[in-house]
Amino acid sequence: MKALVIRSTGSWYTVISHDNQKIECRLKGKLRLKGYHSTNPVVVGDMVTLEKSESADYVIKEVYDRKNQMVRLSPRHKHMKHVIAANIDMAILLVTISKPRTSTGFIDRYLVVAEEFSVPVTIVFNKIDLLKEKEHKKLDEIIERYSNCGYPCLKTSAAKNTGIDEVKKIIKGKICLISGYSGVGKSTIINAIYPELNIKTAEISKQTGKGKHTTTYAEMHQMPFGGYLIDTPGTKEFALPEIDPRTLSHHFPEMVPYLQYCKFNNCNHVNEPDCAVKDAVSDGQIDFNRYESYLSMLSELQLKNLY
Ligand SMILES: Nc1nc2c(ncn2[C@@H]2O[C@H](COP(=O)(O)OP(=O)(O)OP(=O)(O)O)[C@@H](O)[C@H]2O)c(=O)[nH]1
Ligand SMILES: [Zn+2]
Repeated sequence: MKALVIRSTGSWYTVISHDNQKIECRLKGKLRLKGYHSTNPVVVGDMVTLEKSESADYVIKEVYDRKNQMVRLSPRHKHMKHVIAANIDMAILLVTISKPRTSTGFIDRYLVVAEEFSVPVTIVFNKIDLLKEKEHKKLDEIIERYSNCGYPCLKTSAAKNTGIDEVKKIIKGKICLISGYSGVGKSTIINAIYPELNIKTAEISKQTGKGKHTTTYAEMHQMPFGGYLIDTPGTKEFALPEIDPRTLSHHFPEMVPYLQYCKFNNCNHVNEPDCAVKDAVSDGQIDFNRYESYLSMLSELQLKNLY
């Protein structure tokens, strides 16, 4: 029987079968070995085949090939991959200008990772109800920066239900991952999109003094208008996967049109003469903040490659 994985706690999986039944199951022993290079061989979004075990419970027998996946380095074992979710049509990066302030460096890293795994990203700026006039201006500048790079941007207030219809429109019928710092409102916006879900938000978990998420695994929610939203635990850092530093500029869509005009075809766009990317930065065609993010990720990847 074919099924879709919607929740994983590491040893137990919740799947939805083709006839819309929710089933709790485990992995067949042998399967566990296959994902040795990642901390989790079966993830939310995976299509799997189930079979009945001797004790009449269902077990996951086989995992279908993935269309794509979002990966970060394991929070506990830095050399291991942690796959966040598989078979994603798009991602929403939820960002707040304040409470908490999301750094643009983090946005840029996330976008590079998403480019690496071919996941289209829409940046959604939440908590706009909290912004003062000056911050609204800053937000508009940031939106202009990312729109110019080709990333769609939306503004929302999940608390005040502003901009939610626009979000619904873009996610309809898709499998959409929601990422962002802890506290930006991921659970709140999912509740605003689909109130009947009533998932717990930070306010509730604060009473226990514990984070809402006891694990580092994602959860997928079926939407009544078609599609799925994947809620993920908040991430503070987003480690870069193995990317060849020479290809990093291809992960910046706004740099791509210039690459062919650099004098050297192995140009790193740092100190080389006649670099079309640097010229575009000087002319203001490429945003300087984005270029700085590029430089910082480049040196990080170059350093990694030395070892
Ligand atoms: N003022 C305001 N507060 C919001 C908005 N969206 C969410 N919040 C509040 O922000 C806090 C964090 O929201 P959550 O939805 O729990 O955040 P999260 O991103 O799911 O956090 P983690 O589960 O830790 O990753 C809660 O107190 C929400 O009520 C908004 O648009 N405006
Ligand atoms: Zn160059």
